[in-house]
Amino acid sequence: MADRDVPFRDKAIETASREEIKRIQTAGLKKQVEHALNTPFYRGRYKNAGITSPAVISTIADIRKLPFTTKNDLRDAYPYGLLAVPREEVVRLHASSGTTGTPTVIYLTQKDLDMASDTMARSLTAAGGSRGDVVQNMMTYGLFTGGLCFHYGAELMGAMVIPTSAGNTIRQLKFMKDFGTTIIHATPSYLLHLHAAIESEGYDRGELKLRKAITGAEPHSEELRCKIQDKLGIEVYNCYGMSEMNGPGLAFECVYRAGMHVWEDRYIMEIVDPETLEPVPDGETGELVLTILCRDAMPLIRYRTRDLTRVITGPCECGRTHRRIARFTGRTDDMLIINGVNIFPSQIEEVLLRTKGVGANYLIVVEKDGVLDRMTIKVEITPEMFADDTRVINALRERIRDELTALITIRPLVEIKQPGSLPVAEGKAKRVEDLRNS
Ligand code: DLL
Repeated sequence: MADRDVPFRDKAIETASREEIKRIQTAGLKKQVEHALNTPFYRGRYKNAGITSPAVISTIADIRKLPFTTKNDLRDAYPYGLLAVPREEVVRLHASSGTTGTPTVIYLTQKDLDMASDTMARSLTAAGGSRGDVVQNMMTYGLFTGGLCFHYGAELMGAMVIPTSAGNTIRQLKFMKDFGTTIIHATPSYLLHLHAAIESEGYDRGELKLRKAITGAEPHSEELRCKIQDKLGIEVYNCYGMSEMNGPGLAFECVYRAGMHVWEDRYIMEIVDPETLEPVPDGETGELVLTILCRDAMPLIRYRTRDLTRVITGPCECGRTHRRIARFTGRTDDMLIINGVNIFPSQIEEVLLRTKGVGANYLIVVEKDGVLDRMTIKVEITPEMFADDTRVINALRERIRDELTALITIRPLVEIKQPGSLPVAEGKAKRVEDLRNS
C-alpha cells in the first residue's frame, strides 16, 4: 500500500512541518481573536473574560485562555450577533438544526465561500478525485451544506457535477448509468438503499462507472463501510463536517482510509474531556472542539462540536502532516441524526407543548426500516381529546405531523396514545428510544 499514488491539491501545505502548521495556527488565531471583537457576541463574551485584544495569544497553547462557544450561543446571537463584516459583504447563508425552533445559522462572504470550496476540493483530491470525474451529489440542496458546499468544491476541483440532490432513486440510477458517474456523495444509509435499488431495478454493475463514494453527515461504523464497499465494489471515504464550520470536508480520508485528516492550517482542533473541559492526551476519546481560521463573516472560536472522537497518533502513509481523527463514537448531547437530518428532542417537545389536546407524556422511537431510519412520535393526548370523535383525533395527528415536518424537515409517524398509557420514568424522563443498533 505504501507506494500508492498519493494525490495532493497543495502538497506544500498538506505536508508542511508541524512547526509550520503551529506557526500558521498561532498567527491565524491572533487574527481571528482580533476579528471576533468586531462581533457583538464576542465583544461581550471577551469583555467578561477580560480579553480586549489578541495580545492574549502568543503561542497556540494560549487558546485555552479563551472561553468556549456553544450551539446555544449561536441561538442567542441569532440572527446577526456573530456578524464580523458589513452585512453587504455576506453572499450566502446556511443553517442546520438548533436545539429548539431557532436554527443554527452561518453566513459567508465570497472569500469565505472560496475558502470553503478550496477546502472541499482539497479533501476530494485527497480521496483520489480529480478533474474529469463525474460527481453525483445525492445530498439535499438548500440550507444543508452537504448540497451546495460539496457541489462548489467538486466543481472547483474540475469535476462535472450532477446536482441530483437527495431521493428519487430511480432517477439517480438512470443518471449514474447515462452520464457515467464515477463518484457519488450520499449518507451511508442512502448508499445501502441505492445498492438495494441497483439490484431490484435490474442494473448490471458493469453498466456503471462508479469507483468511489464519499459519505458522511451521520455516524456509521467501519463494518457498514466495508459492507457498502463489498456490495457496490467501490471505495468508500468518510467525510466529516458541520454547517458551523463551512460544511463537509473539514476532515477527510486520504487514499489510505485510515482516519480523517483535519485540515489544520484552516482549523484548530482540541479534544477535551466533556466534563472538565480540560484537554485529553492524544489517543484518548473526548469532545472535539474546533476553531475556524478561514472565515471572515462569522468567526467561531473554540466551538464545542459535541462530537466524540480521538486523535490517531503516528504519521499517515500518505505523508500528510495534518493529524487524523477516528470515526465518531457518539455525541455528548441528545441530538439524533435521522437519515442524515439533525433533530433535537427539544424541537419536537416544543411543537407538542404548544399543541392543544396533547397530554403530558410522549416518546420518540427511532428504528430501522430496511436500510433507512424511521421515527415515530408516540403522543399521549388529554382525556377530553381522547373522548372525542376519531375524526378530531385524526385531524390532531395530522396537525402534529405537519407542524413537525415544517420544523424538522422530515415527516415522522405520529401515534396517538391514550392518557397514561406511555411508561412514566421514575427518574429523568426517557424521551427517546433509539433501537437502530439493537
Ligand atoms: O452534516 C455536514 C456534512 C455534509 C458532513 C455532508 C459530511 C457530509 P450538519 O447538518 O451541521 O452538517 O451536521 C453536523 O453531523 O456535528 C456530526 O454529529 C454529524 N456528522 C457529520 N459528518 C459525520 C461523519 C453536516 N462523517 C453533525 N461521521 C456533526 C459521523 C458526522 N457524524
